[in-house]
Amino acid sequence: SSKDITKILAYIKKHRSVANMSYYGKAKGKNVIIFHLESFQQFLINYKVNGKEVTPNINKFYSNKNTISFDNFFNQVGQGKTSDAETMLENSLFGLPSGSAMTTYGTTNTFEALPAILNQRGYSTAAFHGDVGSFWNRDNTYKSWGYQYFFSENYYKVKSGYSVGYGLKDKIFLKQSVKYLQQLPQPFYAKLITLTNHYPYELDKKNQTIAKTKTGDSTVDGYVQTAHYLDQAFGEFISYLKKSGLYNKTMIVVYGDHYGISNNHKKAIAQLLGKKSVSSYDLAMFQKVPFMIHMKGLQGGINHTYGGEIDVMPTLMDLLGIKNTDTVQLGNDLLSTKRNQTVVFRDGDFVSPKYSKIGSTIYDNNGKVVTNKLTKKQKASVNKQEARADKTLSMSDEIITGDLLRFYKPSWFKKVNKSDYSYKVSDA
Ligand code: GP9
Ligand code: MN
Repeated sequence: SSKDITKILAYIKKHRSVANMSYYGKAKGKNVIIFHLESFQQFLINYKVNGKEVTPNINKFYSNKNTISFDNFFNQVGQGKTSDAETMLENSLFGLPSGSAMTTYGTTNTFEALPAILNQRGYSTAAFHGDVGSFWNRDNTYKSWGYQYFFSENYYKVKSGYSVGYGLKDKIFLKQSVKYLQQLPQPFYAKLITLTNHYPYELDKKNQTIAKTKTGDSTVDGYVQTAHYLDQAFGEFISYLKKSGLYNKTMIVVYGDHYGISNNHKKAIAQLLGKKSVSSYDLAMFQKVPFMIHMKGLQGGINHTYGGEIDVMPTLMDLLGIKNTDTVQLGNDLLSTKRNQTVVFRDGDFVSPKYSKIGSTIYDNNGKVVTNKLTKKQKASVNKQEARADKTLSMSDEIITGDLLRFYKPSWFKKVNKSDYSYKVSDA
């Protein structure tokens, strides 16, 4: 009911972090590109196979002087995988405990998503993806989120050899996306979702240009090859942006959606990381994914704050100079100097700079088990983090399953009208 959202709003208000004024509004009026790196984990950054960098282009972008790169940024997805990542990034709400929020609620629920907010401020908004539009119910959900355009597989020229796995190969997808991107009235907000670096990491011979790893685990060893291909596609895309002049007028946000190598492959993971074995703590750290923000003139560097996908929307809104002091968001601005750094996973576990809880075990930041070694005070603070994790997840579930946003919107936000949007090719 509307009472429930009032309570949630009060909680959010109390815990909201204050924007960092040295970044606030720095990207005002700039184009925004969200570049989704499929199944891309942080460990790939600067990773080498036989002395060769797996992702040289992304590495260069990572350490560019105008890129803010986060090295303690975690994926927080559940069963909804990519769709959970999208839900968090553009709504600052979690996916569901099981299933996918986009599939179950994307068509019917009220949302106050980032594309809608920007569309109402004069941005054109578009999503690009080389799979069928109905996957994860994107073709309906994106309307609820305020996407004017959704360029899915139908918009692309497809012929034999163009696709692998779920859809178009990244290089072909990105090359063909440019012509649509260039037609978008500026400023635009565009999201490009790549695909080739997806389990089972298949790739045609011609594009296998780096050696596989040699863990002996056949589901793992192809991962660096498709990651390398994705990196080349990323490099090509950055060149298109430079050539078109868009590069200097755009805030480019790059992120990995979730793990590529699941926890079922402990032995292979240990080998990839050069360890004898991996603990539950190591596996939690293995959930790090890249998050980078690049813009001409931006003071870049490696930022060590602990955060995750839930924090992206508030971060971007502050950079874009959009008031978000009265929005329903469960994350907080990663650039804020005073922020809670408890990163909540969908199963209620959490990691943070001092202590992490995985299952019923507490670890310190060296990965040592300290469950029974905490002082009273330390124990109390861990309990507080635990309560915060549970509260955040239950509020998110309440909002989504109760469709609570229909009872509340900031005064400056106009309710989205889904029938404003159509994604049929014939309407293009
Ligand atoms: C499908 C793609 C993959 O279109 O986004 O989704 P995932 O399996 O990673 O959730
Ligand atoms: Mn995915």
